[in-house]
Amino acid sequence: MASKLETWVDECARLTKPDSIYWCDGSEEEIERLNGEMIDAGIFQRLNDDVYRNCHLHRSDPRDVARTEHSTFICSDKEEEAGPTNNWKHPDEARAMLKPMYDGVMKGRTMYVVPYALGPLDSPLSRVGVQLTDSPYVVANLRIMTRMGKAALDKLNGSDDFEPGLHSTGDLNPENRYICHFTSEGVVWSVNSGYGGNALLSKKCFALRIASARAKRDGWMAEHMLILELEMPDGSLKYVAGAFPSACGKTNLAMLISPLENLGYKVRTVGDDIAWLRPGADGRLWAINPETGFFGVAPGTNEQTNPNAMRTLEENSIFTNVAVTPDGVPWWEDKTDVPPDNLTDWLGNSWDGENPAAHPNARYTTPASQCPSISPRWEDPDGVPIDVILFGGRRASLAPLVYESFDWDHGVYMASTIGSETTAAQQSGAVGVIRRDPMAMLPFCGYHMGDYFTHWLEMKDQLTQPPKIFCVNWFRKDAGGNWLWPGFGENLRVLLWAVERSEGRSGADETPIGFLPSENALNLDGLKIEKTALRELLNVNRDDWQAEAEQVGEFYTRFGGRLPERMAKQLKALNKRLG
Ligand code: OXD
Ligand code: MN
Repeated sequence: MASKLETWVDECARLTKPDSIYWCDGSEEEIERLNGEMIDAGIFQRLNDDVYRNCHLHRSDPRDVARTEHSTFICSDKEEEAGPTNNWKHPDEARAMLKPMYDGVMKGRTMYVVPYALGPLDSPLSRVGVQLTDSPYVVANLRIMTRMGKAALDKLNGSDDFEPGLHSTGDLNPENRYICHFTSEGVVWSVNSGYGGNALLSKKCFALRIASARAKRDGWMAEHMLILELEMPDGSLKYVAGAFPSACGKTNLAMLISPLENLGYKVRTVGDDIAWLRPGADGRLWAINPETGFFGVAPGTNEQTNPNAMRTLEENSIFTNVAVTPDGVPWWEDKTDVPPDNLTDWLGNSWDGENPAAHPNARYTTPASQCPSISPRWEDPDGVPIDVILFGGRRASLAPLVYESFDWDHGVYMASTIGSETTAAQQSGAVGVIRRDPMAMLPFCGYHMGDYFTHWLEMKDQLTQPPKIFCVNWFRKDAGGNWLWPGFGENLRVLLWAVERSEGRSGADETPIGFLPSENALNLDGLKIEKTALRELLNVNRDDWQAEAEQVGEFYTRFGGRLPERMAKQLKALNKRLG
């Protein structure tokens, strides 16, 4: 009898009608052949092999350069299961709408069958997915981002237990773009986009949306978190997981260079975007990075902001929508102070020197194994035990540099309120309005956010040694609009305080919003920062926090009866502490 995989591939082929079907094995020969075919077809341009060995440039359709949240749907049986923060369609309606779009869409094309594993192959947390796609660019990206090909198929070993994803770039028409998640079956259908976040179904679709719904059912967690390893001077290893909304420097934090290396503090990277976490037999929370690559934003990445990323992407990488020099060197805004001469911009035109040379969301896809700071434990099948969880947002005022929750419930409350303020440069509408992004999962939670909060609260019951939860804010400004905190590598000082607190060391002062570092508790060795700036960074203004609590109350009304009582209680307690 045919396996579920064979039957499904057959069904999708009958619908999409490709000229041929090709099963990817993930080998070197395979990718070399595909790269060659993409160069011939104009999908890839080979970059300068002397400086960027085995690297390729891809220019996407200019209408297809970012995730499209308005075309992303959770297709659960009932609308209330998707909740107020997701777009919803009934599964029957979604299928009826999408089937005609898929009908014959792969005529003249090859259908690639791409088996992949998320997580180390021998990890109890790892899972297999199989994506069908007509995009060789997607295949090349999946080969970097996941354990793709024969190894994943071997792991599956004929079983039915895999996540099926059907993807076609279609005609790339944004009007007909859909990314539909059938969460009860664990299936994704994506059509008319080739952009990573829409088309690499392993990433946001499976490792977050489908996985979060599965994790809720099975008692683990799929989170939008980096994982980093801290080596302390005594050689002990500490692990920090961190969730930040986009544009908060998550990849930079995951790869930060320790300014205190001379004192024996070292930082290594385990993951930069996604963490799967489960309670261990020891009552601690253990995390794996399900991915094997980084799909990072290129603009702003440079020798100062992230030297580790710069080293990682020098080989075997794909650059999407960056600019390029006449001799094939990729460039993006802020890569160097002065742009090189005679750039070709991301659209393939001679750069006018005014519009962005690279698209602001230009990306690199690069193997994690090449990262100079990668931890030797990044592929440990058991994962790493998390000591500290950070939640961060971008707040020009209000939120201090760091504060610690009183307990797990309070930490979950804090996490549910994070977000980023709109700035004048960013959007029309009021400046300083906050877009709340609970746990940085707003676009990625595959079910009702109120139930997600409940799941977070209930996870505590399985943990006898839960991580300590902290909020951080690298983005506070003074009255003149200047950053108060230098950020980047110096953020380590905040991580150290959090780790020390998790061990019951280091001083803290109790405030209505949580524990803040007491005077001299932050290690500022070798850092020049004014006392007044530090005071401002750690200031808690009661009036501002009362206004914040009021806004959180309004935000919470969105979740109706599904807001856990324990969260409402936290808000009440905060209001009481604020007086
Ligand atoms: C990403 C995102 O690309 O969060 O990682 O959008
Ligand atoms: Mn992300």
